[in-house]
Amino acid sequence: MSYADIAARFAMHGKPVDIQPLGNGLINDTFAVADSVGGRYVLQRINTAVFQDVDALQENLCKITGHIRRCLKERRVEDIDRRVLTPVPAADGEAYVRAQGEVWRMTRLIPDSVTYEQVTPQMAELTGRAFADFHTMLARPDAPDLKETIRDFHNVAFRIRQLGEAMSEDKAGRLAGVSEICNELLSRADEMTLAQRLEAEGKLPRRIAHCDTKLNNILFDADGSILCVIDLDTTMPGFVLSDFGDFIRTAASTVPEDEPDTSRVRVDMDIFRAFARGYIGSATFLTPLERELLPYGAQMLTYMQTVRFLTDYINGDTYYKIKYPEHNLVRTRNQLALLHDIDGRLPEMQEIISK
Ligand code: GN1
Ligand code: MG
Repeated sequence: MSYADIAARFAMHGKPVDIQPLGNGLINDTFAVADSVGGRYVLQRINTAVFQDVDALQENLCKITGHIRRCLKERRVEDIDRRVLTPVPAADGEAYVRAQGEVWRMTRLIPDSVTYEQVTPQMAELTGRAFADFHTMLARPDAPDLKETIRDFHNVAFRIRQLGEAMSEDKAGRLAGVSEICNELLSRADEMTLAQRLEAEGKLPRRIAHCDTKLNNILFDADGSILCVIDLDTTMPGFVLSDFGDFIRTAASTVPEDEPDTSRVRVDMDIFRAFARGYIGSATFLTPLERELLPYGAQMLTYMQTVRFLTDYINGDTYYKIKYPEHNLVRTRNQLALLHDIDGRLPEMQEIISK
């Protein structure tokens, strides 16, 4: 079955006439589809090894986008179709298409929208506001209940256990080469599972978090303003620290997460400052503790991503897409270097947050 055959099984207005790869996600495969009457769509092949419950995934997507749509209507926002994703059902009414053992789903493509891989302080501030607004809408009492699309997704303790399992199995015979990094990461396990402990003590609330707050999950308009937050697959109950931290990890780093030259990896404090200003200025729901822990969130997420890349490397690259054999190790070293830099800048970050 061709991509066009798959696309044709969705409720598009015309027939698919052009299909091109889109974006650079590490999990799903994404395509832009144009139809014969000028309609444009995003077609995605879901990685079902990662998202095992596709019904929950699509149910969450419909609930989240439906809720945001209602919020925007209340605010009398005019171009709502450009400010929230619109799922496109299959022609038979189902939320997705199953074909030859693969699962596909579609949303409308928002015309003239752009994503970026590199951020400016101005974009970071706007993005901070956009994620705060996203959190605010999903924290309303009438917000939908969402399922965990990946169980324990941002649970650091769980990620450390997975690393431990990978180490004891050493399936790919790679452990000997990385035992030093393993030891360093394991020695910080207590420090990095603080959020789970605070939650258990009733001190840290679980809210709805996006759990993949990369810059390229924000759609910008041609004039530089923000249209909407995309990639909602991991939006689920979690900590706002996760979302704050993941943006710093990805966007405030001076290089991409797979830059091999670790001497170039640093956190750009201008981006940190701008994002913090935008986020805290709009996230009026934050408790004092949540606010105080935002810099810790940057450490926690960078630590967790280091653990996840390393675990995948030890397991023989079964989770993340890789472009060359040592890709996951390069990512691990990069993230570890970023963590070290964040460690050193923690007091400065805390001072910025407290102002
Ligand atoms: C994955 O596919 P992408 O780039 O949207 C991953 C994130 C990681 C990220 C690493 C479901 O996101 O958690 O932070 O790669 N998504 C999943 O860059 O595991
Ligand atoms: Mg993504």
